Order: sequence, then structure tokens, then C-alpha cells
Amino acid sequence: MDAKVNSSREEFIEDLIANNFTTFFVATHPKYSTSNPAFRFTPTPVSVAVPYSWSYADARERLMHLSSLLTAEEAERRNINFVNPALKDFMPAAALPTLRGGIQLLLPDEQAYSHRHSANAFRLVFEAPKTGAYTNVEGNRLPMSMGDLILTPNWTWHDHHNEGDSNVIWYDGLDVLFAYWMGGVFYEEMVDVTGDEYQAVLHEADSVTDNFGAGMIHRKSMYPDHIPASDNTLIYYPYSKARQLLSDLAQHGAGDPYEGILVEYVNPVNCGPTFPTMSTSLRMIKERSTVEAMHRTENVLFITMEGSVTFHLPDNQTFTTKPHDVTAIPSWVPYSISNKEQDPAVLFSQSDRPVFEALSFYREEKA
Ligand code: GTQ
Ligand code: FE2
Repeated sequence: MDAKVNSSREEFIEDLIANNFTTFFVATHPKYSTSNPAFRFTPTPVSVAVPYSWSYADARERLMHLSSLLTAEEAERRNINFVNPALKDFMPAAALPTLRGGIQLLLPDEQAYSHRHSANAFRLVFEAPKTGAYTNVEGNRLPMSMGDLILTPNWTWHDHHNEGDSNVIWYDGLDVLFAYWMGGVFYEEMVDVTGDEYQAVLHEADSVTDNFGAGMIHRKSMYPDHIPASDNTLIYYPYSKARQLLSDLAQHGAGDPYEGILVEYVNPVNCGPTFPTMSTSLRMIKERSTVEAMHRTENVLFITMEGSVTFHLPDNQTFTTKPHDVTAIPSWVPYSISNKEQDPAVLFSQSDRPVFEALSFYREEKA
């Protein structure tokens, strides 16, 4: 190719990009190709995010510091969010492309006023007083004890309260990044709708849980496998029941080399995931055992609830976790999880897999 053609091609490309156009040719261009994996179709998914792990001790220290600078009232929600280093410059508070995670604190006698939003959210309790901490979801007082899972589905009113004698700290998981990128975020404060800042307590938690037992089934029994969830009325899953189920399954020899002992929190109406956009599950990895690596099209945040595990990723990257550490695995990144300790480890996970399944983008493959 002569130099003149070459330089006019360069000028053409620069003009195109400067005027907000593009062409497939840029995908193979030495200057532009590397920045454009979404344009040049890759044989398998390449995530915009990177794997990452946040230590609870580091996050908690900053949350406590924040509480000395800001009252719960001033903060609206006093939290520290987990930010994926590859996303921080162009996505708001994203742990993964679709998922937000953070920890939130209420000191004794504090409360966080009622609001509702189109984004689905859940709370997973990390530290709580013996009694007195709760979230009110649509009038239901749902107590917060270590490991309890509380759902605040799309457009449900929720306010948080700490009437106990020590701090309550919980993990907030949301699908709001997905909603944000689609243009689906709506939000409302209760005071603007009703004039009240908080909801009245209309029911206690047993009126929710007594209808559905543990509200969990062994992942292997979920059938059909890929139902998108709609409204889930089971908004409270106490840890004691979930943990007992894992122990029972372990006792009976359950377990899968690629999953460990995996139970999924389900919407009891259709046995589908907890939210249309997010699934939540709890997994036991037995002492001195390893869960083998797979590629999966899901963005998943793991929260170590008990024990310690090591995630093994490509290029010899490893993350070793302690309780309440949060580990992000983007789509298709293969990982194995080993538990080298003398005790079982328990991991909670928050995944956007229901979105992939509903849209027929779900794939998995042994690594
Ligand atoms: O507690 O309602 O971390 O609405 C982000 C958004 C917590 C909450 C978050 C929220 C909440
Ligand atoms: Fe909220």
C-alpha cells in the first residue's frame, strides 16, 4: 500500500472518531483495537471489570470513621461501597458491571428513613445486637441477626432501625447498575408521598416465614432450571434455617465437584431466583476440599460468612478471604475455591445469572 493511501486512511479514521462515528475497521487498527473488545467480537466473553477482593477489616474501619463524620440522618444511608478498580472512572459505585455492594452501619438508637426504588436490593447481616435491629419492609418488621437475608424487591418501602444496645452492620446488595445502564432507575422518599418518615409496623416476621419454612431448596432440585422470577413475597430468610439446611445436606453426603454444597434462596412461588435480576445463594465448602474451576457467564460477588477460602484465578492470581470479605468475579473468569482449613467454609453469593438465563446468554464450560 502506498504511503498516500495509508495517510488518507488515517485521516479518514480520525475524522470518523472525532465526529462520533466508527467502522469495523477500527477493531483491527493498531491504535484503536486494544481499547475496543466489545466491537471486535471475542470468541468468549471479555469483561469490562476485573476480579477483585475487598477486606472487611479495611471497609469496616472506614465505615466506623465515616460514623464519626456523619450522622445516619445526614448520610441518608451511611455506607461504604465496594468499587471495581476497572470501573471506577465510568460507573457509579460498581463492584461488577451490573452489581453494587456495600456495608451500612446504624449505631444504637439510629434509624434510616423510609424510601423505595425500582432497583432490587437485599441486606445480609454481618454484625447485630442480640435484639432490636430490624428493617421494616412494607410494614413487616424483619429482625437483623448475623447471616439473615432480607429482601427489598423493586418498589417496596424500607426503613432500617437499631433499637438494640450495639452497632448493626449489614451488607447491601443491589442490581442498580443494571437498572442504571438500561435507564430504569426510579426513586421516591416516603416523606414526599405520605408525610411520614417511617412506616408503621403492621406484622412481625413470623407472618412472613411461617408461610414458607426455610424458603430454600437444594440447587439440584430446582426445576425447571431457568424461570425468571417475578414478585417474591418471601422477603426474609433467617440464617439459622439456611445454615441448618447446609449442615443437613453435608451430613447426607451432598456436594458437587464444581459447586460444593450449594443452596439457592428461591422465590417459593415459582422456585426461581430471589429477584428477576439477581440470585442469592449459600454454599458450604467442606474442610480440606476444593471446588473445581469453571467458566460461567455471570457476574458474581462472594461473601465469606464462615471460615476462610482461597480463590485461584488465571495468571496465578489468588485471593484468600476472612469472614465478611467480599470477592468479585466477572463473567467467564474461571476460578477454583479451596478450603485448606480444618473447618467447613460458608460463602454467600450475589449473582446476575438470572439476567443471562432470561436472555439466553448463559453458558458454562469446564476450565
Ligand atoms: O439501605 O436502602 O447501600 O437504597 C444503597 C441504596 C443501601 C438502603 C444502599 C439503598 C440502600
Ligand atoms: Fe434503599
